This record gives sequence, C-alpha cells and structure tokens, in this order.
Amino acid sequence: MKKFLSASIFLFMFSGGVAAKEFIEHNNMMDHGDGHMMNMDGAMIMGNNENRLPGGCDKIRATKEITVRAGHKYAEEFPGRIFAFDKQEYRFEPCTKLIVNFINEDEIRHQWMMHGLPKYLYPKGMFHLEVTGPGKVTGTLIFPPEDKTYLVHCDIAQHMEKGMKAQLKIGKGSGDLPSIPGVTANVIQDDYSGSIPDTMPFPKPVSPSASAAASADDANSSAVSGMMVIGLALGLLAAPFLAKQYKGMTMGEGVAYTFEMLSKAIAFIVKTISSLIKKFTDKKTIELPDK
Ligand SMILES: [Cu+2]
Repeated sequence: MKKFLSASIFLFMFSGGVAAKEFIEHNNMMDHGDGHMMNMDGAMIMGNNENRLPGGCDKIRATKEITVRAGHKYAEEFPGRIFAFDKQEYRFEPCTKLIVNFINEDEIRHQWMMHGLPKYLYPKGMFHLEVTGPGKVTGTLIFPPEDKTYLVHCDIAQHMEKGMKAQLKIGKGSGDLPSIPGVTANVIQDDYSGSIPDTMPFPKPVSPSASAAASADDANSSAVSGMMVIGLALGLLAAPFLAKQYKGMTMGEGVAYTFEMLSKAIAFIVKTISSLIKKFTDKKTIELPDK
C-alpha cells in the first residue's frame, strides 16, 4: 500500500502536477467600455482605440501591426537584467493606427504599458496590454500627431527595473529615455569593481577610521539618550512606590534600606546567571554510535 501511494505521488508530480501552463489565445474578452477589456484568465486591454482620431489627425495616416514578445529569455543579452521585451525601440509616423499582438512567454504576469497619451482618448493616458502566463492578447491604438517619445514598460513590481522596458518614438520623438536596455546608458551603471561609484544616491562614508569614530560616537550618544529615557521612565513609574517605602524613615534608615534592596537584587541576578551557565555547560556529550 505504501509503495503504491508513493508511486502514485511520483506519477502525479511528473505528469499533471508540474506540467507547464498551456498557451492561451485571449480572444473572447469581456468589454467593460472605454476600450477596457478583461477576462477571467488574467488578460486585459486598456485604452483600446480602433477608430477615434486624436485631435490634429485629419485621418489615419498608416496602419501597422507588430508582435511584441515578453519573456525572461529576451534579457539574456543584457547582463544584470532579468526580464525584457524582444525589442527595445519602436518608431512610427504620427497618426498611425497600431495593432499590437502582445505575447507573454513566461509563466508569470507581464504587461506592455504605454503612458503619456491624450487623456480625452485614453483613460489615465494609458494604453495597456496584459497577459498572465503564456498567452496572447491583441489591442489597437491610434497615435497623436505630435513628435514624442513614449515609455513602454511592464509595471509589475521590479519588472521594468530588471529590464522590461522600451521606448516608442512617434515622428522624430522627443529625445531618448534613460536605461533602455541596449539603446541608452543606464542611470546607475552596474559596477562589480567593489569601489563606491560617484553616482550613489546617498552620502559616501568619509574614511574608514573617521566613519568608525563617527559611528562609535553615534552609538554612544544614542545609548546615553536611550538609557536616559529608560531611567526617567522608570523613575517616574517607581516614584509613588518608593515614596511609600521610605515614608517615616530617617536618612540613615533610608540608606540602609536602599543597600539591602540593592544587595537582594544583585544576589538574584548572580543566582540567575549562574543557573543559566550551569544549564548550558552541564550537557552530557552524546557518544557516536559504533560502526
Ligand atoms: Cu512583467
């Protein structure tokens, strides 16, 4: 019975239990209005726009279609990055209608999200495609007439920082965005030399000895102020109790009583420490079994 059970657990683990997720074509999305579409399988489109012309475009000047692939494997060519799109730069003419097929090749959630679009056409100024797990979703947008550089990125925590970003230029664009893998220089370059770069966003330590002295000073002053606070608090709490204890005593009796209390406290502490030491050192050694 035991053998049968472990065999079935083994079979489960290596069959359905850890099988890769299958690729889903997200074609039947629920339309929530305003170009917002979703389904229960983790796919989403925001800001879908197939025919509303942006102000300043008298007509759709071109219709283009691209396929964007998102996945861990596209980061391989960028040292230090973990996620990436298959392309890091896109260029289109103003007033272009763009159909974007977004394919997620990872078994996690990825997005192709664009910001800075006109808000009268795109809620929150965003066009957004999202797929959880391997799958494909398709959305459409129409670009405004202005020369502008748009950021496209995956907004899942750390995915952009780890490389999943690109720039999309309309017309001549409006400059380059920083830290686009393989396109523009990183704002903070990875450095494995062990030296402290000048671009560090926090102050450098002055010198090892000076900083050690400074931190020792800091530690001392904080310890002093901490002790003072604890002392004051204990004093305030103990004041009514002590007033009661010392009531009616002469100066000599008070001093004697204080010493008695102190010696009791010290005796208690010594007893506790010695019993603890005994507890930890009194262990019998365990003999190794004979071979
Ligand atoms: Cu992502």
